[in-house]
Amino acid sequence: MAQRTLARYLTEEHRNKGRIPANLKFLIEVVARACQAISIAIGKGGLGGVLGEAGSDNIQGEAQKKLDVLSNEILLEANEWGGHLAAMASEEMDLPHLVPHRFPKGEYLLTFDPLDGSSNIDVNVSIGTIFSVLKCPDNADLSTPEAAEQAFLQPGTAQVAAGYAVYGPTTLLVLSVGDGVVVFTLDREQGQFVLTQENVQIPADTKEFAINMSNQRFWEAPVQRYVAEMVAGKGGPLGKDYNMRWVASMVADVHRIMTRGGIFMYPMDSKMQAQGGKLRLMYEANPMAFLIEQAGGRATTGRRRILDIAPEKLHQRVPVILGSRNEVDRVTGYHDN
Ligand code: AHM
Ligand code: MG
Repeated sequence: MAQRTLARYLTEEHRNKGRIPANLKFLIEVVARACQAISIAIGKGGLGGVLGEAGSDNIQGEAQKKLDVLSNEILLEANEWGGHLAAMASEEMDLPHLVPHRFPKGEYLLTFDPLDGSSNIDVNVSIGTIFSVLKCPDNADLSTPEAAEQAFLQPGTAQVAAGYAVYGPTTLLVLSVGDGVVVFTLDREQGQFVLTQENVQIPADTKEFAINMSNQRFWEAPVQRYVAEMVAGKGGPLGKDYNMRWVASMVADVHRIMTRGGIFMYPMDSKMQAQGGKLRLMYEANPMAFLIEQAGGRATTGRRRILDIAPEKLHQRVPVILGSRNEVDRVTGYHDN
């Protein structure tokens, strides 16, 4: 049987969507090609001179790594000329990037975290790219980057596609066009993403949790209670022993949950109260929440469904609790009490 490449998959009829519009198909293929280029750059490591600091800060005041900057440029350059996009926004850029006048404009908006898990770049641990696709509203003002921000402020439920690439021992592309979750593996010799898993389903229950325990003293009471109950194990109120994993690359932690279930938490904590949380809504929480729900899991802030949040600003941060349905429901329920 012929290999089901990404292009072939995108051309097929989809369960709920029928045919994917040609421009969306093209957009996803271009993003995938950019991820391939990022994967190649990462693979060169020290030989390609891509490790270490870039010597600059991003809008969030975080020191940029060379690979943060390079990955952002790769995604911008790949996507700006094809006529499928109206604008792009990224973790690494203060304002949206408008499609230059010399290129045709399209109907979609793309947001991305070009290189997620930056603290893991220099230590050779899995990192990734996260992206989200929205329709550009018909009446959007794209006259300036400042004005264009408004067009992006749509809830996660409006996403038409979302995905991530994880650059681990294998490079994978995990994608949803609102019709379940599929996984492609990069065939490095062929230079193609090939479908290796369909209909990804996250088990409803789990014995594995992911949280940065060093923040424990800053968490709110519901998360304190939940983690204490898990750590109490078999003899505690949850009646089972749990295991803990924390890669500190959201893509890798989410991918583990996609593969065998689990719960991931970057909850609200007292030192991040003012900024709203750690992870960014538009290009981290929303695309991951979309994928997790498409795989039968849940994603909340502890208080509400992430996909229902009406964004107020491009770089908005939110608390994130996602993964196996019953565990996310449990800790979300603790917030109600
Ligand atoms: P980044 O996009 O700058 O890499 O930051 C986001 C990352 C997530 O991938 C990960 O879940 C989290 O930050 C790890 O945070 P911490 O270092 O506090 O454990
Ligand atoms: Mg990130």
